[in-house]
Amino acid sequence: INFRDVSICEATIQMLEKAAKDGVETAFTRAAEMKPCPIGADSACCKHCFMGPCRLNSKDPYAKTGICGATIDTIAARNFARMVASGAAAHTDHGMSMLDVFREVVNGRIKDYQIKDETKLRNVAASIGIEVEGRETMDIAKDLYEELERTYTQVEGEIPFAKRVPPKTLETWHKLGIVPRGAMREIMEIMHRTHIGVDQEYNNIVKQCSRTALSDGWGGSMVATELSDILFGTPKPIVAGVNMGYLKEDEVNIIVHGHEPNLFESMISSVNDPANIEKAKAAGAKGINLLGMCCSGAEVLGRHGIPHAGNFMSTEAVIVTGAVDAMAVDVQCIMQALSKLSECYGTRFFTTNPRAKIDGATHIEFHEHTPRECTDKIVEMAVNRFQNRTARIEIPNRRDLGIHGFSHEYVNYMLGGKFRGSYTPLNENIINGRIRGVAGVVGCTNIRVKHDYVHVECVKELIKNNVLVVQTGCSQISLAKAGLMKPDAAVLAGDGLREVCETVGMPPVLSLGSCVDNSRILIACAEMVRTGGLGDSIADLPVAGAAPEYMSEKAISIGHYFVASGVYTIFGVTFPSIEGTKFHKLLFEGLEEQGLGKWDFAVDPIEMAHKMIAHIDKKRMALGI
Ligand code: BF8
Ligand code: SF4
Repeated sequence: INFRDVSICEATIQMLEKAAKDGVETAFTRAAEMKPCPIGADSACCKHCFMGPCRLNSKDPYAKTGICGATIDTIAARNFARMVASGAAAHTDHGMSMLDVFREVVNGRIKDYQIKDETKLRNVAASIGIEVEGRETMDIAKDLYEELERTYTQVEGEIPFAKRVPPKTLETWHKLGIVPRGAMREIMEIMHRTHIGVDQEYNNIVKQCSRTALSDGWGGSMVATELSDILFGTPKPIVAGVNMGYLKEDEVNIIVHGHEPNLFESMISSVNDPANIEKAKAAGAKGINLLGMCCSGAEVLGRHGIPHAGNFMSTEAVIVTGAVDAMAVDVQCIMQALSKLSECYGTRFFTTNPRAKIDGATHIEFHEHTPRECTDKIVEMAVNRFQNRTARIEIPNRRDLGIHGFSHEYVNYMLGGKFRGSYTPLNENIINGRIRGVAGVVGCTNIRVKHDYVHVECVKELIKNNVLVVQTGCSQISLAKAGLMKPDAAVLAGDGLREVCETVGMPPVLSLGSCVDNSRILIACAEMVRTGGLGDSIADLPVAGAAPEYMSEKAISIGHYFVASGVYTIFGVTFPSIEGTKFHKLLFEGLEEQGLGKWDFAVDPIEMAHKMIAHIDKKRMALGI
């Protein structure tokens, strides 16, 4: 393989070349051997029972049905629903872990974490109708806990954050019967309905997809974001570094990879403990160097300015440097291959969450009541590996500084100024046309397309056309490496956007955090509606979303909650439905007719950007701006 054909990340390319020389395989080499099944890629097969699996003909999808008679629309809708269920479950379970920590903090049973951002606590509580005036923080926190628990366990009624949804959008949800009750109920129901012989009408299945996805976006994901901010601090813009050059040959390098910030917060405390630093120095290291990866990394990049080693498709390449002394992982997007690869390069590889053990990894369980026991042990093992390094170390000389840590609260402050924090200036700049619209470009990187390339080209095209871009997850790491998160990247923007960026001193691409932090984009949309001048519902806004290189089921859940919230959402790579089928038409046209957003698909980044721009222009036209 010519690795220049599969990635534009110089550090990753360098490491893939090293891996080839070292004779170790990576996802990039395995992908060349593994041809995706075309029937599966079109979502035209069903294995929901043991009379099958049944495969339909994607070229002629209505020519036959499954053995039970299931049509292509039923099969594709059921497959899609299961993806939404899995993705929503991942985000909501992550949120549940944050809720567990919050409960224990509120009850005074955890000493290692505290309520760090009382203002945010009060704001979140007030936003869902909890009385805050003149009350003690801890009393409010107790009420907030009780309320947020309903996001999960409630059997009847509406999830608490439904109160944050613009009234007109909520009205549409009421009409369609898709306001989520509790996430557990929605996910259970979707699994029931997609069992053989239950829901076999694609419209009805998609309704439950919407309800479940919304219980993720305005539920589990939003709980994860809000509680992380309350417990660990709301991000504020901070200069921070991205790329493998932040590994240090003369220090003990520790990487935290996964999704839940509690592990990372405890690791930060461990590596800053003078006793641990002493141990590292006694072993001959200059110090301890902590980096993040994937979404764990994206969260602390913005929250604390901890450097980020790489996004999903770079995770193996980072190990190939040989410089990683220990990698601690928790949940989600952790390639099993990292275990064997770590063995090849002498990296100590640790799983920490009872939900996610990996063959070959050492499991040191993380308990929120005694978090340091886990992270101190990992530091100790990392120091030990530093002392016994045998692998040849090669660290790519790539470091990219940018500004990270924009929250919707900060967007408010930044554009509105200290004393009149509001979205009015953003709306005004959209109305006067300096900013054409806002695009969320988010999501994974995927071996099936050129790594980082689709993200970077799509975003460049958007800002060139005066579309302000907000980002989360692995996508924001792609753009950070491309240098777009610096204020001087404003020169790449169209005249209008450039003027706004230069006046405010902000980059044209804003980094918002991890994938659960897509909920920040939902709240920003709600604020834009509330502020006025841009219509009554989220579906009226000149905004669009994209996941150009998505690979996970979580991305499908995110995409669908944006669509159900009213946002035009375009995905790249492949789309799990067949053009021309009724199910496909429902996602790509029908939902919009119901007052929601719509799905779209394009592989080419420039085409993707222009489809988003066309949608933004359509909304501007409807608004008469
Ligand atoms: O939740 S962007 S590859 S790391 S799924 Fe995974 Fe995709 Fe990265 Fe985080 Ni999100
Ligand atoms: Fe085939 Fe129907 Fe069973 Fe699916 S549920 S595997 S379509 S028989």
